[in-house]
Amino acid sequence: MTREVNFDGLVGPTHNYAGLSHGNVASLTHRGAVSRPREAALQGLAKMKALADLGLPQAILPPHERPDIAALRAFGFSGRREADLLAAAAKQAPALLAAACSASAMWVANAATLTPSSDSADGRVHFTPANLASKLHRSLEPAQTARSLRAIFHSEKHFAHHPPVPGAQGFGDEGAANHTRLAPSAAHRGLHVYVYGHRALAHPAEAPRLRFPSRQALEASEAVARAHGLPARQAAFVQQAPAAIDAGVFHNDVISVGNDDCLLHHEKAFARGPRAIAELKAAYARLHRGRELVAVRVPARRVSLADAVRSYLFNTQLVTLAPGRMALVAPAECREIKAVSAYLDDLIADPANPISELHVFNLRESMRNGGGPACLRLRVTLSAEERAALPPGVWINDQSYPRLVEWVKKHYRETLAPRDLADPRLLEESRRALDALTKLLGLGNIYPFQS
Ligand code: SUG
Repeated sequence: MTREVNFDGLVGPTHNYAGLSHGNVASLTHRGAVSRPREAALQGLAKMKALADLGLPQAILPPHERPDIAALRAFGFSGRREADLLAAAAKQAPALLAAACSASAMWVANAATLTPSSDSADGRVHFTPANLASKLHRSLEPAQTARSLRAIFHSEKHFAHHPPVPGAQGFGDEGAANHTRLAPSAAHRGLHVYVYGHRALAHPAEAPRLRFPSRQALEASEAVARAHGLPARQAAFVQQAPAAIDAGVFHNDVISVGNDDCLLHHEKAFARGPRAIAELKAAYARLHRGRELVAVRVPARRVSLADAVRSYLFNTQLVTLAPGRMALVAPAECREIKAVSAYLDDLIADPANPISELHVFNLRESMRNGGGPACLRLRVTLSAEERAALPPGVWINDQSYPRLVEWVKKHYRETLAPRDLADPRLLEESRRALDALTKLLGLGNIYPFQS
């Protein structure tokens, strides 16, 4: 049976709060705070295990090697001893060191965009790592993302890997965070909805005037759909509302979430408002012979844009538990904001939509950097044969979970303050941890330090 598999990014040992993401309200607010890497990784693992226990296929993507010594060398820091190199970076360019230490690869919704085998031209699953060109710390991710994806999805019979879209100024691609696949079920062909903030090639006079950066270019989404061989009638390109970006909606998954035939969205999510939704409904009906897309619109009078961003109501995971029965996987912040909590109670109770359960998780450490439940996972729709082609160590289950918890407890620090990033022992600890992890997951050597 074809099913959606959630691959969650495991929080890396250098998880910290460096305030690196202009336009991401939580990241800016927590700049300089002391982080708790061990707790962060355990919170993420607990969510993975809970979803596996609900009967959902759940797997894991490994963290990246940080501090990224190769990136610091590319910025001109040299020296045979890595400790000296870190000390020089801390002294001369602390902001570069912070970028090279970010554990941002945990938010794997930004790792790649993919097309399942049911929708691609050659019947394989296609992957394009996101270029993440709009933020320095995130632009360091694509090379390792590509290595990790190739190690996990290694069968050429089933999987095709593309290079990231070239990342010139304005050509940002932020991966699956701006992509939703709508279909009656995982097994059906899907309508792929790509949400973009701007056109990179538009005349400057036509560009939306923004306070915060728009991170996704239409041209990047078009390139991904083209490279994957997605038929035109299965692709829809929808512009984000500029006002949403300026309210802190730096990715579409902060303001809408779709699953199967259901699209939960804020009324202010899209530039063309109800017309955008009407067009999606029409495209969906054309593709699926008159079937209806259930578009659940959350009005601003119930949940303001600001509350949507503070609570991450739309960064929930919407998952199918059984045909026609869906659950929402939400961060604890959704219960702490009155208007959002009340809205969720009404949503669950309303028989007009398929969402009938709410599961709440404490993901506080990631949330403080603007990463909710949906940011932490990459959805990969796979047939049974494709699932069987994966290394068995990547699955979360009763055997792997306790081992991973042990691994975190052995290798991760309790706390990390900004000044700790230059500590050469942190580099050693991280590498030791990742070396042990690749063995646990059965991935072989995937990191530069292992070669
Ligand atoms: O790119 N935060 C990430 C959060 C990504 C959330 N992902 C999705 N919405 N899919 C970002 O803004 C903050 C890092 C720091 O400030 O230390 C950060 O990179």
